[in-house]
Amino acid sequence: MPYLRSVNTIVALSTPPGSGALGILRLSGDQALTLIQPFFPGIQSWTPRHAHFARFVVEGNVLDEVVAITFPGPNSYTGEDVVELSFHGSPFILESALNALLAQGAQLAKAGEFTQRAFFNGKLDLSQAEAVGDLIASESASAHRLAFRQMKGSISKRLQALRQQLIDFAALIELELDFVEEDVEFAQRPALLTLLSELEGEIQKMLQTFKLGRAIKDGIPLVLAGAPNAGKSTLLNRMLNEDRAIVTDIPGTTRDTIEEKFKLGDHVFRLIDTAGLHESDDTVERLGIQKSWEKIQEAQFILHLIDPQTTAVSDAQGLQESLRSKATDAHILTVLTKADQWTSDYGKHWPEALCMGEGSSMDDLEARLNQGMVEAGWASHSEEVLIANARHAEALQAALHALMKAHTGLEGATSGELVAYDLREALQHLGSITGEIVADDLLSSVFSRFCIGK
Ligand SMILES: Nc1nc2c(ncn2[C@@H]2O[C@H](COP(=O)(O)OP(=O)(O)OP(=O)(O)O)[C@@H](O)[C@H]2O)c(=O)[nH]1
Ligand SMILES: [Mg+2]
Repeated sequence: MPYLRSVNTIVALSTPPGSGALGILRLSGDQALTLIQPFFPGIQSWTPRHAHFARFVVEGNVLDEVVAITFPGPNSYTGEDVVELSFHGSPFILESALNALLAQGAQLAKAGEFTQRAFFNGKLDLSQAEAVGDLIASESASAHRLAFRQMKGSISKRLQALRQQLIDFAALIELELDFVEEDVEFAQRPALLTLLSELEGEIQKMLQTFKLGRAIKDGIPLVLAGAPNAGKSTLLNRMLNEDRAIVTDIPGTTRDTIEEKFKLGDHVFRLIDTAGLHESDDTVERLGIQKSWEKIQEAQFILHLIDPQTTAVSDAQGLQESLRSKATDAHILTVLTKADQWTSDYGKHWPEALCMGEGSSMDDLEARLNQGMVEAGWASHSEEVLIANARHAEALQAALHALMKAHTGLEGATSGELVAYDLREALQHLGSITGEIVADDLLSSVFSRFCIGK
C-alpha cells in the first residue's frame, strides 16, 4: 500500500484522563514537526526517535519540562510523522498544551484515528488493528496473550496461506474457462476436490475455536444453577468477596440473572447467578427461569448446586440431566451446599461432588475449575490461531458457505463460471477479515469502538 499523507495533523491525549505521573500527547500527520516547533524555542533540530528533554513554552511562559520524541514517517505507528510529548500528568498542563496545539492548527483525533491511519498506511491489517483494541481491553493473562498474538499477525498469516491456495485454485478454474471451446480440463478434478475439502476443513477448524476465543476475550461463562434456595447467590457472593446478590431463606429470591467478572489465575470468568430452576406459576419467576436456561445454554462451566437436605436425589439427577442436554459441551461440576448442616451420609449419592458449607475453603472449588480448564483443553492453546472476534467468525462462515457451493458445483454439472464466481466470493469474505477488501462503513464501525488517542 502506498504511504498516504493525510491533510490534517491530529492530536490527542494518549494516556487516561485525570492526574498521573505522566500524561502523553501524541500528534500524527505531515505537519506534526512544524506544528510543535513554536513551543520548543530551545530546540534547533530533532534527532529521530531520540528522547529530547526540553521546555514546552506557551506564549513566552514555560508550561512544563517534557520528554519529546519524534518518529518521522514512514517509520512510525501510523506511518506518518508522529510526535510524542510526555508531560507531567496534570490535567491543567495537559489541557493547556492540548489547547495550544489545537490553536496552532492541529485537529483533535477521533476515536481510533491513529490506528485507522496505521491501517490505511499498511502498517497493520484490519485484524491486527482490531487486536490493538482488544489488547488495551484485555483483563486476563490469556486474553492478553490472545490479543498480542493477533496483533503480531497470527490470523493474518494463517489467512494469507489459505487465500493463496484459493487464488491458485481459482486461477486454474478460470484458465479452463478461457479454453472452454476446446473442452480442456487443466485442473484435475479429484485433486481440486481434495484441495477444496482441505480448505473447508481448515476454515471449519478456525471456526471451532470461536467459542474458546470469545470466552477468553470476554470471560468464560460460568453459570451457577440449581433448585431455589440451593445457595447459589451465597456462593456468588463468596466468590466475588462482596455482597453482590440478595440472599434470603425464601425460595425464589433471585429473579433476574446477575453477572460479574470473576478472576482465577490466568483466566477471567463471567460468573452468572440465576433464578432457581423449578416449575412456577408466578409470571415474573417464570421469566427469570427462562432466562436461566438461556444462560445455561451459553455456559462453558456450570456449577450445579444441590442442598441435599431438601432435595430428593432423583429430582437433582433429573435436573442434572436437563442441564447436560441443554449445555452439551459445558463442564458440569456438582456442588453439595450447606455442608455445615449435614453429615456425610447425604453425600454418598454424589461421590464426585464437591461439598461446601459455611466456613469451607474456596481452594477445592478453584482447583476443580482449573482442572476443568485443563480437561477442556483451554489451559493450553499456545500455538493455535484463535478466532475471538464475531466479525471474523461471520466472514469465515460466509467464506465456508461459498466454498461449499463451489464444491457442490464442481462435483455436479454446474458451469465453471458459477464455480469461479463462488470461489471469488469466498476470497472476498476471507479478504474482509484482514481488510484487503473492505467497505467504508465497516471500517468506521471497527475504529469507532476504539478510545480517543489510540
Ligand atoms: N448454613 C448454611 N446456610 C446456607 C449456605 N448457603 C446458603 N445458605 C442459606 O440458604 C438460604 C438460601 O441461600 P441463597 O444463596 O439465597 O440461595 P439461592 O440458591 O440463591 O436461592 P434462590 O435465589 O431463591 O434460587 C439462605 O438463607 C442462606 O443463608 C451454607 O453453606 N450453609
Ligand atoms: Mg439466589
